[in-house]
Amino acid sequence: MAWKVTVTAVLFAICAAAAVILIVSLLGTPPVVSYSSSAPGQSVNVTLQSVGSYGSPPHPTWVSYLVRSPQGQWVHTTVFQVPEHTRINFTIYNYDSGSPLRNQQIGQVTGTYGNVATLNGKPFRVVNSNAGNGVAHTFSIPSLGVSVPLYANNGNANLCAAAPCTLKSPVQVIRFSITSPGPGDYRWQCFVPCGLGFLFGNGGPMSTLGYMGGFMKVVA
Ligand SMILES: [Cu+2]
Repeated sequence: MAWKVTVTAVLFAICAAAAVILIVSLLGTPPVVSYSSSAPGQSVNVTLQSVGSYGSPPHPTWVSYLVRSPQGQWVHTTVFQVPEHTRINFTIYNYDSGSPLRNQQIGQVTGTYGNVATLNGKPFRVVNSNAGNGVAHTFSIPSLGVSVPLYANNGNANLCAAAPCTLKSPVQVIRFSITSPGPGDYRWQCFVPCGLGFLFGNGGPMSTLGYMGGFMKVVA
């Protein structure tokens, strides 16, 4: 009887250890890129890029966002911090290809200044994803009603396949502004099911912090 108890105890200990390791790895948070105003009330510029394949371990084939630090370094993260009640000017360099949207609703620009964004300098309020190159990703903060579709690059072009991408690769530049709310952590994510090879495209990079979703941390 004693050996049965021992085996059970050992198996239990192994399972408990595995569960702890799994939880810790799932909670592992990517670094925070912190932006601040140069003077009180000054607007803040946040710069992101989206790439079709991150290109480095542990998930070289996954789609990903990156954040550029105020010092100009591209950081593999989706967590950034901004001051409260401040105009935030976003610039997103999209290096990925795309497709028609399953849900045309997310082709709309919402929640930005004037409900408008610019694509390579031209204002737009909606992307008809059934025309042209389609939509690659969205940048959406659901709790603030903010959503902006990222027009895609031509999938047959010689696209950047390893981040950080540079302006030498085909790129679409999307710009828009929002006002940051009061302090808190605001979840943001992509709503295009772009997790290729995962169930309905919603696993992998779509459900892992640091790839297709993250947090806008707002501080006082
Ligand atoms: Cu995406």
